[in-house]
Amino acid sequence: MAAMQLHWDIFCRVIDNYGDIGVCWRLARQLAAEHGRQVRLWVDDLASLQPLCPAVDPAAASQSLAGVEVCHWTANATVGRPAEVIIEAFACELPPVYLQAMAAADRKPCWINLEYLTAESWAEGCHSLASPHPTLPLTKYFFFPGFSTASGGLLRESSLLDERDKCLASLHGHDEIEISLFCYDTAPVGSLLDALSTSSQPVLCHVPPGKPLAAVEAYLGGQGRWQYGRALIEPSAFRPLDDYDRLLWQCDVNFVRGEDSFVRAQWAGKPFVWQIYRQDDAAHLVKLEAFLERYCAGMGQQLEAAVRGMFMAWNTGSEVAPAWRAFIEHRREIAFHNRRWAEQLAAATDLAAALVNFCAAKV
Ligand code: TRH
Repeated sequence: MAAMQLHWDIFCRVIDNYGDIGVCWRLARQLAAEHGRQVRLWVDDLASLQPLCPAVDPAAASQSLAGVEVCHWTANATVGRPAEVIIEAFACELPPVYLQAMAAADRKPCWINLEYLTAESWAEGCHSLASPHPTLPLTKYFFFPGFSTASGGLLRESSLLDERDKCLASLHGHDEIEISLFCYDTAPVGSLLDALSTSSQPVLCHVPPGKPLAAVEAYLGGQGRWQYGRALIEPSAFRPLDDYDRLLWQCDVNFVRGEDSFVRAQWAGKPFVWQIYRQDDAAHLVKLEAFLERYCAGMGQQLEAAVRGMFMAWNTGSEVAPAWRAFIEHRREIAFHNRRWAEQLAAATDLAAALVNFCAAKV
C-alpha cells in the first residue's frame, strides 16, 4: 500500500475580498480535522483571514490554528522542505526556490492547481488534466471544483448537513422575512431596499460591513440601523466562518456572492440569490447561465422564471422590484427545490476527500 501523504502545503495569494482565503482556510481545516493531514497554509495577507478566523494574529510569522500551521507567505519567508502534496490555489505561482526543491526531491510531490469554481462543462473536461513543467521534472494537475461527479466536487465538511439540521430544528418560527445581504456594491441594492420597504410581511435584513453596508449607506444615508417602511435594515458584524453558516441556515433568503458564500448558501438549502464576481467581456454571465442551467433543471416553468428573473435582475439590472416579488412569492417552492438540490450535491464526494483520493492515486 502507498504511504499516506501526510504533509500538505497550501499556497494562497489574496487577490481581493475574502473568497481566496475563505476557500483555502476551509480546505486546510478540513484536511487536518477529517483526514489527519499535517497542513501548512501559506498566506500572503493574514489580515484578510482575521475576519473569518478572529483567533489569527496577523503579525505572526507562523501560528497553529484549528490544527493547521498558518504561515505568513512573505517574499523572504523560508518555506523549507517541500510537502508531499502541494496545492497552488488559483494559479498563485509557487516560490521559485520551493519549485526547485520540489524538482530535486527523490519522490516527486503531487502538485495541484486548485481552480475557481465554475459550472461550465469545459471545466469537467479539464479536471484532473496533467501539465508537465516545461523545464523541471514535475507535473502539475488541474483540479476543478464543480457540481457534478466529473468535477472535483464542492467543499463540504462531513458533519455540515447534520449540524444544519440540528440548528434548523432548534429555531423558533418568526413573523418577519429574515434576509442576509452579502453582495458587491454593483448590485441594485437601492432598488431591492425599495422593494423590501413595501413588503406585505415585515422584513429583517442583516447587512455585513464592507461593500454591502457601503451600498446600503449610500442609498439610505447615515449609519443605520434603518427602519425603511416595512423593512428593518440592520448592520451586522462580519461573522467568523462557522457563525456565518448559522446565519445562512437561519435566514429565509440569503444574498451571496463570489464562490465560497455561494456554495455555503447551497448547503443551507434556503432560497438564495447569487451575485457572481464580475469579469471582463461579461464572461461571468456565461458562468451564471451555466450554473442556472444545472440548478434550475427539474423546476416547473413558473418557478424557473421566478428564480432566473431574480438572478438576472440582481446581476444585470437596475430594477429588481418585480423580480423580487415573484421570487418571494415562490420562496416555499424554492426552499423545497433547494433542499433537494443540496441532497443531490451531497451525494458526490466532497472536494477535500476528492483531493485526498486523487493525490493518493498519483503516488
Ligand atoms: O469575498 P468574495 O467576493 O470572494 C471572492 C474573491 O473576490 C475572489 O478573488 C474571486 O475570484 C471570487 O470571489 C469569485 O466572496 P466569497 O467567495 O463568498 O467569499 C467570502 C468569504 O467570507 C466566504 O468564505 C464566507 C466568508 N464570510 C464570513 O466568514 N462571515 C461573514 O459574515 C461573511 C459575510 C462572509
